[in-house]
Amino acid sequence: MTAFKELVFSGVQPTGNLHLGNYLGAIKRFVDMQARDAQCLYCVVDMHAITLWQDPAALRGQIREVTAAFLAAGIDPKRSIVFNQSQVPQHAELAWVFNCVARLGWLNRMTQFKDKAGKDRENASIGLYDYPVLMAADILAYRATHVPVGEDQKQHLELTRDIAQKFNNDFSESIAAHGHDEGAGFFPITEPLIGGPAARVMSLRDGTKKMSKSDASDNSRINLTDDADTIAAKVRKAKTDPDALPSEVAGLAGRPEADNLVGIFAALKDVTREDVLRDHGGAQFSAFKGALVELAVETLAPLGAEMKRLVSDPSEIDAILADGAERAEAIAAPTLDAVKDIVGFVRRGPRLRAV
Ligand code: AQP
Repeated sequence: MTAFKELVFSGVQPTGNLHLGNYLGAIKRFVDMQARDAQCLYCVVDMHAITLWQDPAALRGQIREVTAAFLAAGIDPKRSIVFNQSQVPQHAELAWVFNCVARLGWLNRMTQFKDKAGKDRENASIGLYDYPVLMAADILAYRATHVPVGEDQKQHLELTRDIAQKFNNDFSESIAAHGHDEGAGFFPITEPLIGGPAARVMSLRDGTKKMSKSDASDNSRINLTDDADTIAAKVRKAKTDPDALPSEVAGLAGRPEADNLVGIFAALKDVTREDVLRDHGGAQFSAFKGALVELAVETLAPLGAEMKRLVSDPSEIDAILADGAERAEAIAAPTLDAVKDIVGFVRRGPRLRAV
């Protein structure tokens, strides 16, 4: 049992090309989390986005587009807190403290940095290397207990847990002395919520590669703003193997493309892979793809249309982000005040009056 009240936090980078993997692995699950009796915070992580160069004008549009995707998918900005990271300064402040808690050896093991930096490691930004520390700060500024993410974020969530644990240990006496020990340290050991049939949606062109925003082939992903015809064309062109669908999940082993399409179908329909194979086992891909097109268009076409409507009025989105930032800061500011006390900083007191 933890002493922490349940609080859900997650984020999406405004790096363009929001796709079906982002929707099924993250955004759709954010919507479902609203049914829990917990405060949910959903953040457009623009400070993470600039770890790789972004065109400034495009970035502003992409921040509004991710916000629109949240709203169009069903996140209620009154019930949940929807905001962009750079409007809440506590994320950066806490990241600095965590830079002094996290160990170099921990970051050296992060596979996402290795993948994104590629061979030209010396030329990668320091921000890209430090990305997981900022992510820990995003989560722990709110002392979040649960984080719904796709499987690719598992290692970063483990680092968040390590940082929380080390902070709690390194400062245990000070935490107690300042009256912040709630029976389980100052920071919770956050639970990652990873799972379901779409925890890792794969490329439509190669079932061994993650569906990704940065894939050069637009046919590798279904973008959330694709219209019905484009969705249908991409599904029909998706790579498959020559065999019919198996009747049991075990039959998907060694068939990454088949496994991926069945997983996507299951996630869109809120059922399991077993359920899908019970209904479609033995079907040829041509028939199964027809059913998948129908399901994907039914879900995604209205979502894309609503996103386009919302981004056409940036003032409404900006007002939602401003309101969200204010409410987020009201939670994060007391956390940072406590952190400053715990690590031994002198906080700003009342100013001396000029005489
Ligand atoms: N293919 C995926 N399947 C399931 N979940 C996914 N997510 C991303 N791709 C998939 C989840 O979406 C959330 C937001 O991701 P992000 O925007 O923060 O960054 P990302 O993981 O870098 O997205 P991409 O598409 O993979 O971008 P690039 O091409 O830059 O690598 C997260 O919860 C993530 O797990």
